[in-house]
Amino acid sequence: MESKLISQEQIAAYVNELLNGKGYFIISQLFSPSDIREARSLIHQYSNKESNKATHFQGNNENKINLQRRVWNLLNKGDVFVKMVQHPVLMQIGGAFLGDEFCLGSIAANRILPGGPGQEAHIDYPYWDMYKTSSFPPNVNPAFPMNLQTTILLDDFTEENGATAVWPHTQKECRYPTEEDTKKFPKERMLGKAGDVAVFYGLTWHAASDNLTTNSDRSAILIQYLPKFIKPLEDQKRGVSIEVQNAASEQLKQLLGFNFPYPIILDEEEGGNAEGRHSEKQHVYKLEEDTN
Ligand SMILES: O=C(O)CCC(=O)C(=O)O
Ligand SMILES: [Fe+2]
Repeated sequence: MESKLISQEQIAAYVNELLNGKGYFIISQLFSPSDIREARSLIHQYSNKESNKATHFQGNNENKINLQRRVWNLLNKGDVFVKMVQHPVLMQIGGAFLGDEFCLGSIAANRILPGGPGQEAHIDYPYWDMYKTSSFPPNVNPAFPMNLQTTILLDDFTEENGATAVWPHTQKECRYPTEEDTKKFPKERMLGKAGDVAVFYGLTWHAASDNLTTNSDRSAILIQYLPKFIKPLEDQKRGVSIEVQNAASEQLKQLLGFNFPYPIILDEEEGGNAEGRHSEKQHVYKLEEDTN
């Protein structure tokens, strides 16, 4: 893997771009052609046989929904995804943006076949139902990030083939966009080559575009990272196989939430001081095997 770390100055500049700049940037060629080939081939295999999976932001596209396909829970579906989700550069950015015990909310793929539909403009989990404003606490604001998205391009993203559309700077609005909003703000597309990675703050309004081509099949791996205390979108502890959990690196264990064992049943824990500056022990997550 191309695992060269990036400088602290560069990370600070990236974090600033997410919070105060456009809300996204693109890192070119983070993944090698062989990783991309392998990932793309797996996504095609799974999405050819598993159509009709849950999807989002497609309320207007009932008749074309089979031209937009999701593959979920990728850590069970190939070692290449286990490698991608813990790329050292993504770990550096994630740690700086979300706190260094951040976790994985989801790793999935989105494939839009030729003629397939784009999405409504939206923001991502845990903000993704923010149209219900009263379900969020007062003063929710963008200065305290609770999401980091990365889109690994498995195909070149062009103006025509369904590249993710983005409304720069809208992360500062901290709200779900209306259809009227998206007309008022200028839009760009996250364009790039296969192997590039778009990194964005999920509060930035965005949407997969319609794939207007007749022959360009567009896929991407979508990774959602969250601060340690946000409930992940995909249930990592139940969904990721026990084999992958047992083989996990320290980094992957952190991403799967093993370092943050809550909720737990405190009534069943050993007595004693288990949290606080001078606690002698900590609550730990127990792997399924250990609990049997
Ligand atoms: O596939 C894309 O281009 C974007 C997908 C997306 O934003 C989402 O599913 O939340
Ligand atoms: Fe999204």
